[in-house]
Amino acid sequence: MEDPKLRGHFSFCMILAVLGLLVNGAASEVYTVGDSDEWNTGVDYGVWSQKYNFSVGDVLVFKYIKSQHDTYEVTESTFRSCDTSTGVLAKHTSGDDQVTLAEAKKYWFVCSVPGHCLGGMRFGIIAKGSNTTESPAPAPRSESPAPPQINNSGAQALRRLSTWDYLILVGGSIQLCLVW
Ligand SMILES: [Cu+2]
Repeated sequence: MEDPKLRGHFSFCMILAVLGLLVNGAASEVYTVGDSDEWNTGVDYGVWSQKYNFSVGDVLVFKYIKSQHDTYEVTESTFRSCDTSTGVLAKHTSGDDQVTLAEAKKYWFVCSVPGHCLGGMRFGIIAKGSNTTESPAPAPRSESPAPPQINNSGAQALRRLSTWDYLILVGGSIQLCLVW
């Protein structure tokens, strides 16, 4: 014998659980670099990088035809010079490179294929931790096109729910389910 009341109770708890998962999922974002343009020549990644506020735990996905481009995480000076003979922190060449922003710091990315970095395949971003503000380094103006500015403005209040919000929500859900 099925108790319809019990079944309703179960459904309610399932909905709460799914809601909880959605809220948790909102805490870290996955960004395709360049959005629909992906990682290619002829795209202004300075503009792209300023569209979003990046946080620790977010993932950048570099999509491109393998062997036509690559993704090098580099130092700031290598970002500026585009000389990848030094200052390379990590190399990704899969064509579907997933880079997790694991630390609260500035990240610099370039394509190492000759001419591509100077042609615009480079950008810098700041991965923000908990409420710390960093001042971005000014980009040099000598080269053309100008390297992208770091986006440092704007709040990300809406996008990011804190762990506490999540815990409170989950705790509340469990209590409701137990009491009901
Ligand atoms: Cu390239």
